[in-house]
Amino acid sequence: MLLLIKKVSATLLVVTMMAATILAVLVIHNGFPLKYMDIDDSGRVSPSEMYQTLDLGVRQRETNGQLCVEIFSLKDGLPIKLICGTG
Ligand SMILES: [Ca+2]
Repeated sequence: MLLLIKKVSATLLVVTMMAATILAVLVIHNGFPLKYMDIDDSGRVSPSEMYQTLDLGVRQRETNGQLCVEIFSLKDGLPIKLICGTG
């Protein structure tokens, strides 16, 4: 029984590492800037946020005379988040 648990754990670890690697390759290939990936402003970038950015783009937008960065949905172009004053 212990051997089975060890085999299942090892398999889960390998599958998790493969999934993380695939996600990392997709995110890097997508080119979404890392500094804007913290969509919910939690202070860290979660794997789900990395995955979410595969469907997002970044564009500059002027708002109230200030140059801002707008994160938008690639599907329909609708804005997701506006970041101003980051320089
Ligand atoms: Ca976050």
